[in-house]
Amino acid sequence: MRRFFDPRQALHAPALELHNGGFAPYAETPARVDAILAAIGGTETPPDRGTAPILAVHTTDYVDFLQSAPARWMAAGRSGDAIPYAFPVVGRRAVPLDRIDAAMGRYSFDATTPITAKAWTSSYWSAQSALAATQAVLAGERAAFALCRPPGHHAGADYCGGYCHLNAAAIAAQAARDAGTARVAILDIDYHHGNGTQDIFQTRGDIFYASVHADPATDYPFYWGHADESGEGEGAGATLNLPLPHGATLTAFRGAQAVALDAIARFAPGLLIVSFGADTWRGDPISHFALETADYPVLARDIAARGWPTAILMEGGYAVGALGDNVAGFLGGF
Ligand code: OKP
Ligand code: ZN
Repeated sequence: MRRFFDPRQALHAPALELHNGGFAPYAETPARVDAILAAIGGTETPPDRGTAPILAVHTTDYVDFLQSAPARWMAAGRSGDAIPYAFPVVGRRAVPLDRIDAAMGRYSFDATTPITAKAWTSSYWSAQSALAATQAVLAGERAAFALCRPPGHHAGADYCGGYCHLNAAAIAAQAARDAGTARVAILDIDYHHGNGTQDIFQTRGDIFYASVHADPATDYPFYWGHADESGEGEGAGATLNLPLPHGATLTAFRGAQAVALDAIARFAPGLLIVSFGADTWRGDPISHFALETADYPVLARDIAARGWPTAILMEGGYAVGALGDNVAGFLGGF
């Protein structure tokens, strides 16, 4: 399977994140990349397709903000990573965003997603890796993998959050649509609900979003991913949320994934994009499912058996010591 990654994706390295009322080491560390690369072998660097496919999903003002925020933060006399502390409730009304802190809150939905000097660069190349894998599949590969990092599925059209700045899965799905694929499905099997992806395609009937994740009644991102969210307008019925309780093992997870795959089969996509997180593993430091390393090939084979051309994009997974085996197992199973 072809695998894509650009070394610039490892440059974004926040020091700390707000965690349970204090600052803790940032879980989404570049060491994740080293662990995955060591386990899956060599990767290809993606070509540069520029900002056009990013701007097909994200707003121009948000992209400008991501690129300029670190310099604005420094110009305000700050050191360290830019972190928001005041939030307007995203999108409520337009106000002046001249002060960096006003802009930070406007374009964020949480305080756990620092914008470092390299956030744009790393997220840009993460998106390019996703586009490269998707293009490879559209050109005839059975499947391809993008080692996306930072992850993307929490980022919306005009907001960051959950360690995510640009939504690689959404950018890839839209690029496939623009390349002529009539119907694209996204299967999100990260531990966390992909609120950004759901938001971006909420009213779209041409891009199906299905997610298996921790119940937002107990878990981040709390405000999205409940079972009754199924899309709106032309997108009615094109969103499927399958929340699971803490402690879920292969039996429950595989069953929910099969429900998602059956729904995707009825949608009959020309391309499947998998938002794959290994934070469903039993030892993940920020998650509460109980999958074993040996379960990942099983889940991947179930997906592969459906036969759709498939781009697999990395999302979360924070147990660095097990991450390589879990990702390699998934790709090997596929
Ligand atoms: C990203 B992905 C406080 C908890 C906030 C944010 C989780 C983001 C997960 N430290 N955690 O879906 O793996
Ligand atoms: Zn996650």
